[in-house]
Amino acid sequence: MLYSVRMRAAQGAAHEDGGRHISGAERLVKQSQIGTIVQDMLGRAFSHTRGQADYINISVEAVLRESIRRVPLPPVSTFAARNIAASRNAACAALVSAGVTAQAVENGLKHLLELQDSMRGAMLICSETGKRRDTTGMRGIRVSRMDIDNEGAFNCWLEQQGLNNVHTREALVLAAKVASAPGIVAEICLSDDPEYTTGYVASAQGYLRLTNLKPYGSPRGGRVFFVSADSDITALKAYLEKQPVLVTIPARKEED
Ligand code: WAQ
Ligand code: MG
Repeated sequence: MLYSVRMRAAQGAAHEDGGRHISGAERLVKQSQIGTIVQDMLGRAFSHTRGQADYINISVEAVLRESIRRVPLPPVSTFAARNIAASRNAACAALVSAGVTAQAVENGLKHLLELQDSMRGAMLICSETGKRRDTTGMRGIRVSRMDIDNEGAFNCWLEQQGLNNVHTREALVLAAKVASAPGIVAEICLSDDPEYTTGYVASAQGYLRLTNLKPYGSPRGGRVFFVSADSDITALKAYLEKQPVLVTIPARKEED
């Protein structure tokens, strides 16, 4: 048996009562790891750079091993952009090459950049028209019940590429699950942590990190999942929220 451990922290009030989103985390772990992970999540919620959390919800739920799906990590690359304009141009180009129309890219980015504060989850946007397809408003759809299959190997793999930071680690796992979902074309993400300016565009083909995707100090972040025009939104939402997924790292190349 594995356990889905989820945390969400808000300021002023609970999320459902209009509180401001501070942070969240999703893990899928063995029972013996739950204590450490809950402790770690509490520490994160209480020391987040977005502000002081007043309301923290942590839930633990059993997940049958038979229900778990394994999906691969997409290949990772980084574009070191000189400035925000160059970074956003590269993001738009990557989305278009993943199959999102120019109009949908423009509309999707508009939705993202017009947010007054972060959402807790992601928006679903049609990859042809750019129209919003989910009905979750400012809450968004929260991807859950996922983790890395082999944490030790993952950390080594990240270390070798100079990528072992908590943002990349968590974002890669989320992006791998999202890319495996039915009807997903591509994703764009901006961190809501004021000091973390690197974002990414991901699809099943790859995960492109983009430095300088937002201004330093901005607490406004978010995610847009671009979906195919004919995608079944109910099935997609169920997969993103409920399907347990363990992400596998690429097989190791033989060392010389
Ligand atoms: N499901 C759906 N949306 C989410 C989830 C989730 N589990 N977690 C976060 N979001 C949305 C939500 O709107 C947040 O405001 C937004 O994404 C940003 O979340 O490789 O730190 O956790 O160096 O702040 C990118 C890493 C880091 C790039 C992204 O996202 C790299 C990051 P954050
Ligand atoms: Mg954040």
